[in-house]
Amino acid sequence: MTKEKVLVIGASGQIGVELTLALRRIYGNANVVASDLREENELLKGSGPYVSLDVMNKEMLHVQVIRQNITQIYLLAAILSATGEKNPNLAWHLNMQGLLNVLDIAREEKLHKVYWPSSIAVFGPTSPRKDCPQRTIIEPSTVYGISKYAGEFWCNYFFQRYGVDVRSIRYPGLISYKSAPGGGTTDYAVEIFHEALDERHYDCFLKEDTYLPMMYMPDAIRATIELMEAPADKLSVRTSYNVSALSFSPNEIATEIKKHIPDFTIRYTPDYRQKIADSWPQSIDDSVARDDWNWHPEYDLPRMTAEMLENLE
Ligand code: NAD
Ligand code: AKB
Repeated sequence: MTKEKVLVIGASGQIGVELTLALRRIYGNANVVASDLREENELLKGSGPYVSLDVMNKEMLHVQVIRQNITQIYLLAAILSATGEKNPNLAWHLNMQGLLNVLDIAREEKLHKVYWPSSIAVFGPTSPRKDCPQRTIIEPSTVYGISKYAGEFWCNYFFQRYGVDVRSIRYPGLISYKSAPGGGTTDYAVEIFHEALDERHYDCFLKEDTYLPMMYMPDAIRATIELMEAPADKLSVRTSYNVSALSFSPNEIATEIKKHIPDFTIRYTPDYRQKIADSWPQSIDDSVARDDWNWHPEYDLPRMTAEMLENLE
């Protein structure tokens, strides 16, 4: 069996740090190359190789893939929903061209596997609000959602036409304590923990009753690895899989935090991100992922809240 050598692009980001560390535990430190446009994250330093890389520079990316004998790529570099609405052209350009560069190189170099995350942001105001199914009306209203939906079809196209084994998950909002989120609408659910501990108060940019699909990072990392390890013939979806774990509102997470920090207060001052949140479903039906590769989440809101506070403290 050929030895796997993995390249993580966007390794210094919220998911990248934890996914790189998890992949290093599986494949060995030396066999997982972390890369990013920005400097190496402190948590990765000393744990394995790091290269500075711009995914938009296809030639340099190709050189690295050949030079390092890469067999798998995890592409995490992207502009998320809130930042994307401030700079739609940049978001479209990075999210699309970055993916196409990776898919082209994967085809040319016959890489074993590619991972590329999509998002619940593919869904729009016309999608079902509750238990949004795998296949349904999908009319995204953010540039981020449009880029993710187009990306899903590129993944499917490269799989069907060229046999590139690219796999994908539509992550919900991810909550983590190791590295900070990078400009999304669900970022409030991370910020709230930091502010609760530091200030005993949080000014929330969403309304108190805004329910959104969410997931704690350990579940997201496990989902990613389980999907990537699943036998190819079990996968019926080659666009991107719905996965689900939690659905809560700012009011509900604040109430849960108050059980640990009784003097915590919250104020709601919704901004432009409210419109983005209102366009997304409140919860997701992930039965196809459960059937195909046996996905099931482990963390509920009380367990996640307790762990977040304990680790951040
Ligand atoms: P992030 O913003 O925290 O990290 C992205 C990383 O990519 C950053 O470290 C950034 O420096 C790097 N990057 C940006 N431009 C680059 C370039 N040109 N070349 C190389 N690196 C570049 O994002 P994240 O939250 O870790 O998200 C990773 C992926 O998961 C994205 O595709 C995102 O859309 C998707 N996703 C994230 C969430 C979430 O809640 N975090 C939810 C759904 C989907
Ligand atoms: C965002 O809010 O943009 C991300 C996502 C759900 O894709 N966290």
